[in-house]
Formats: sequence, structure tokens, C-alpha cells
Amino acid sequence: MLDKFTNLIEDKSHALFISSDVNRKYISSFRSSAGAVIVTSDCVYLLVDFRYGEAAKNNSNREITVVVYNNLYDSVNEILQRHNIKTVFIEEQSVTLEFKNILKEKLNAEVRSDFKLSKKLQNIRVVKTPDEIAKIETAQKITEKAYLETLNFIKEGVSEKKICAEFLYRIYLYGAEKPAFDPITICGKNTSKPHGVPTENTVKAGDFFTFDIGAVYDGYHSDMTRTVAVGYATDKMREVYNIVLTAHNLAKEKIKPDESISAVDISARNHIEKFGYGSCFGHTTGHGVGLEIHELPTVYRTNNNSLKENMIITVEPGIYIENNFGVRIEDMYRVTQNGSESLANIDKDLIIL
Ligand SMILES: [Mn+2]
Repeated sequence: MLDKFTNLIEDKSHALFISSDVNRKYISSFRSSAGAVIVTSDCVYLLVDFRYGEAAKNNSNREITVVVYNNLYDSVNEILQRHNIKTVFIEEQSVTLEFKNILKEKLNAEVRSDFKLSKKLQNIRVVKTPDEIAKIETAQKITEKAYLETLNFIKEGVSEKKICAEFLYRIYLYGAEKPAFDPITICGKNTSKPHGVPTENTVKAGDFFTFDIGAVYDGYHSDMTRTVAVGYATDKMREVYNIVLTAHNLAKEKIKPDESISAVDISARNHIEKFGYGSCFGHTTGHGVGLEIHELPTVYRTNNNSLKENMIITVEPGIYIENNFGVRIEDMYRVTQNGSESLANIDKDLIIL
């Protein structure tokens, strides 16, 4: 089970020093606010301080050696000496220059950041384990329960901020540790901004209301977007909604093992372009989801990598018409043996509240 990490080491005199929260959690299955993971060619160590000692020994992966340190650098140096390590690779994406300089000063080995380590770990993380899939599903279920109840608060005169608060309260109530990101609960003209921020704007008849929402469960994120109409929807609103929904479904149809990731984006984008809204869809069709809300793969036309079973990606095409309205419809999909499976159980047809 740890092979996928120890196999990253090609030379027995090399080791990885992992300090980012997400990768420490990913490798060790243990979460702490401080500490390190060291990977050698045949061993994985989890280093934590006194505050986490007992919990780490009980809760981390059994194959991992837990070290409770007084001084992190002394403990790292002991491990380096034990394995005769000459070079330590750090995560270039998350280590500050300050910390790199400290490591260079304190560690009895060469410290290097040119290993593309962060990318390699991100690429391991794209394929989810059954345990990770279950956690993302739980995060999604929490989101859905909170969302369905929050819909009841959408009435004329209620502010975007109030709707946001109702959603946040409910995800905590139903077991989330926190929201997956600041919820986007926006209406009317505000919906033309893909990442609009909830304000004191109040709901009016004829508005679209967009929810881009998610929850975190045991470190794992969920992501969903729904656009609903309030009171009524004009023909133009219905037209745009249906184009986005069809684009979403066309993209979803492409999801299967060995399919190029670019094909998922292109099928959604071509459909939107066909109706003349290409310039109103300025973001990627989707992204991976897991310990971070945005992970690899990036679902875009330039990504020629292939989908693999048990990747989890979002499909979230949108059309945003400046100063008017926007529509986005997003679900997470798991790549299955022959196709895909939605992690969401919320209908995507237009609803009018
Ligand atoms: Mn998303």
C-alpha cells in the first residue's frame, strides 16, 4: 500500500521530505497541524510532536513508523543517518523560501526542490481509493441535504447572504467539518459572475439563483452547482439553461477509462459554441476533487492525458451573459469500468421556485 510512495524513490540515497498538510494526510492517513512525512526507498515515517503522539500511533497507517519528536530537525537527521540519505527532496509547490533555507541549514543532507515532487504526488492522487470515494460521497450527501432544505428559504426579498448562512448552518448540522469553499449563493445579475460573492442583494421574481456549494468530510471535498429560477423564467433563460444542461450531458457521456480528458471539455465547449455562446464560457469544464477542492486533472481541451478508473472529476459548463444572468450546472463524476457514475442525486432539469 505504501509502494506507490516508496516507488517514487529511484536512488536509495534519496528521500522525500513531505511537509504540506494534504500530502502528509494523504500518505499517512493522519491529520495534524504540524509535522512531516519522510519517504525512503523502503520506509515511510510520520513525524509528529507531543500533541499528536498518542493519536498518531493509534490512527495512522500501520505500516508507517511514527516518530514523536522534541526537535523536528534532530529526528529527521537521525532517519537520514539510519538510511544513509544524501539528498532530500522537498515539495516545491508548498515549501516557502524561508522554510527551504531552514532545512538547508539544519538537515545533514543536500536539500533539493527540483524533483517535481508535488506534481508526482498530485498525479498519484488523481485515482481515488474506495475509502476516499466513500468520503467524497459523504461530503456530497451532506451538501445535498443542506441544499434541499436551503431551497425552502429562497423567496422574494431574502438576501444572498441569508441563503448562504442557511446553507452553512446546515452542512455543519449534518456532519461537515467545514464548507469546501466559500459558498457561492448569488441571484439576478450577480449570477453572470462565475465566482460571484454573496451580498445583501435580495431575490426577485424572474431571477436565476446559483448555488456553487460543497462540504468537507474527513478532509475530502465535494462540489456541486445548481441554477434555479425564481417565480418564472423567460424564454432566453430557458434557452441558455437548456444549452448548458445539454453541454453538461454531452461532456458526461465522454467520461470513460482511456478517453482523452480533452474530449470531455471539447464536447461541452463545442455545443456552447454552436449556439454562439463560446465567449460566455471562459473557464475549464472541470477539475479533480479530493483532499483539495481543485486537484488534477484539469478538464480542458489542452489536457491530452487519459481518464482512468476511479478518477473523480467535475463537469461544470456555464454560460455567463454580462449584466444579465449566468447559468452553471455542476456534478462530480467517478470514472467507472465502462463509463461514469454521478456522485450527485439532485435532478438537473430547470426548477422554478
Ligand atoms: Mn467545481
